Amino acid sequence: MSNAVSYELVDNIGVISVNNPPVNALAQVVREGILNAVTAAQDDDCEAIVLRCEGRTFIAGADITKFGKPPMEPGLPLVLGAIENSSKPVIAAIHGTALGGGFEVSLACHYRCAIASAKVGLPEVKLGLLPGAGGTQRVPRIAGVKAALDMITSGNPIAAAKAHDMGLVDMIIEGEDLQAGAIEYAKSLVASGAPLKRIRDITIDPATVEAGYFDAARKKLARRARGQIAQDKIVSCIEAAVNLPMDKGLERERELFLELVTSPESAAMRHIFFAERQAAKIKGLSKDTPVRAINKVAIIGGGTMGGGIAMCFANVDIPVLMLEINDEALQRGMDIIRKNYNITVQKGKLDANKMQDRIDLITGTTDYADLGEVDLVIEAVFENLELKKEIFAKLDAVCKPGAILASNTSYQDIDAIAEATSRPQDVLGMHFFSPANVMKLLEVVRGEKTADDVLATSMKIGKKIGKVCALSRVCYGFIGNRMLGGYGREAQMLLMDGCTPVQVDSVLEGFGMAMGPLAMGDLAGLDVGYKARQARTDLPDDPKLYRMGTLLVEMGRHGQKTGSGFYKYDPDTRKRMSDPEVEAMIKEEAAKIGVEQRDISSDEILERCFYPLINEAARILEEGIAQRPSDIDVVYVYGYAFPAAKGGPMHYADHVGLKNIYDKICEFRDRYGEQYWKPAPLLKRLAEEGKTFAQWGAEQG
Ligand code: T1G
Repeated sequence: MSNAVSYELVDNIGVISVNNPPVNALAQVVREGILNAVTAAQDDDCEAIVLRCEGRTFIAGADITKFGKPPMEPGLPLVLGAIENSSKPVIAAIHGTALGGGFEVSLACHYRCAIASAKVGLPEVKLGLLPGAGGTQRVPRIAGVKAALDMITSGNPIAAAKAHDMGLVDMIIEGEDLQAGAIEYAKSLVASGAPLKRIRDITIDPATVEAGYFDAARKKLARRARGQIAQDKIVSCIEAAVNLPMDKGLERERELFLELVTSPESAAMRHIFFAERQAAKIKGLSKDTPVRAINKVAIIGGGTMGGGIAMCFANVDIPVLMLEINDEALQRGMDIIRKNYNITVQKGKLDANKMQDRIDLITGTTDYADLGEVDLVIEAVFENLELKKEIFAKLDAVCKPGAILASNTSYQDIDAIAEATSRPQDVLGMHFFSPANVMKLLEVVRGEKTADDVLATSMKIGKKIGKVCALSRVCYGFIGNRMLGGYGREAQMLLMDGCTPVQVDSVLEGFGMAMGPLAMGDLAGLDVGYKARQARTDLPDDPKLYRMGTLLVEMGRHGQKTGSGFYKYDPDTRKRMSDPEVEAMIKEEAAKIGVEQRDISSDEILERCFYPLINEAARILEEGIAQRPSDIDVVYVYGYAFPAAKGGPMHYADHVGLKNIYDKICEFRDRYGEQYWKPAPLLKRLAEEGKTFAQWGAEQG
């Protein structure tokens, strides 16, 4: 037996234990070990076999690091065949998260038991894949076609109790001693002469599936696929489970799995999987850096952002004190929170009692003196540097030593804010994205003097509240917003050159962005960008620059909040509609400033929107604002809805080729001017050296 898999006889039960830290992934040694143990157990005295795992979790899937590499024997189907065809009952004993190939291993077992805190799931779709070891054939046989489709196309894990209700788990083991409970369960199955329950023997009656069900499912999934291709193939697999015998269904699943595993979409989504975990690591900080305890949090400002941030902490049972300038503002803040929770309850994603528990964790105050005992303060007031410095000076006076003082600013100078206190080492940026209780990204902004344990604590608490964290140094707009400047600018320049808002946005949405730049402007409020530009002194004096954005604001068209911006919005449904009045205005304004309009290709629209963003990212890397190119991919996928199936802007740039991008930027520079199109030195160098951002990132170590 290898170290990764051990076998022992406990009374009359054979116990196979997998031990392959950190998550018992199905590496070659694990597959081989399980196969050998199951084979050996056929001939020894055991009457049943329990398959369990050491460490924090049951098998959490195939070894993702091995995808795209030559396959090694034994393959997983062979291992599952041995389990399923065992002459003695095999029982999977699940704790932690049985995911992907791990859950498929348990589905090949004759019975599954789990402790109450366990979860099971098939998250392959989040890697641009599908369950390739029988999951698409076995789950519908047990849980039904609809439940299988939901489970596999969402990829979300299911709690043990719900899995039990769905028939996916046969027994919930009380208490924490899973091994003992599983052995007792195995003994009871032997004693009752329980059959070798093989899921493959279940057939699905095609008559139970209404006509057109799968086509309707395909259409629905296609609407939110955003460049992902796995969902459609998952539907085909489940359709095969209904219409084909098991082995034919498994063949079909394997075929489609192999198509996906070699696809650029899956490669991009696997890149994001590892980039997300890499982003949590701060270069130069050992993983043993001490962290401070965060048991109570305060939020300054109960507006949209403050309310959303408060919910993030209450959702993980951390009490929150929300401070506002007066009782009216406080009540408004609490009402926003209750409204948001009600929406979640109405969607069936939270039960009303749990909602009340969370709301009860959020209390209000108008007095800074009440903040003496909190461990972390997050300031979320409107963007005014002097006001923020004033607030931090007050916090410095009332907060206990060791309290972390964070600002949710989107672009202000964290060092200037820190200097307003006597403890700059305890100050940093924690930049949430709107809506803060929904968006997964948290930009952690490291000030010049921010202490290592403050950084480590912020990354850890960020993960605890369900955020994906990425580290940024201080600059105007940090990583995400700084890169967005050129993207938004060019979207408006393209209007002057001949595009309509619909044309620009539909190209970006066709690429996979959740929302095009102009519609995004309408959502965020055109007046926000307008005010930010008014405050800037470094913008070129060019009548073409942000011309439409400025005129629309001055006409009172601030976007969705005023019912119109680049588009007009249905007052009831908020549905976006193109506005002929705006399209006419664009033509007039272009004529006024002597711009000859022309037909513009979709490629040019994509290039003029993304290449400034990629170019600015190269500067951000050169300046050390971001630690590594893959962090930037994480920022854009989790903060700006850049399609995961494209892997983020840096992965996408490497896919397009940095030489192509550099050459195009030079072409645009010659056509539109260096004030907008100045190639970043790093991009130029990598283009000339024929390198990628990924290679550069690896060289930086
Ligand atoms: N393969 C390889 N490495 C993995 C891994 C995996 N499946 N899962 C995690 N890791 C590494 C991860 O990179 C990190 O490494 C460390 O383990 C801890 O992970 C045939 C085709 C299990 C819920 O998609 O969702 O099976 O950064 O930081 O927050 O049909 O990891 O420390 O060097 O995430 O406690 C399907 C993926 C695979 C599950 C634990 N399975 N993993 O979360 O720890 S496809 C998945 C997770 C498949 C079959 C198909 C999470 C977790 P490092 P972590 P965590």
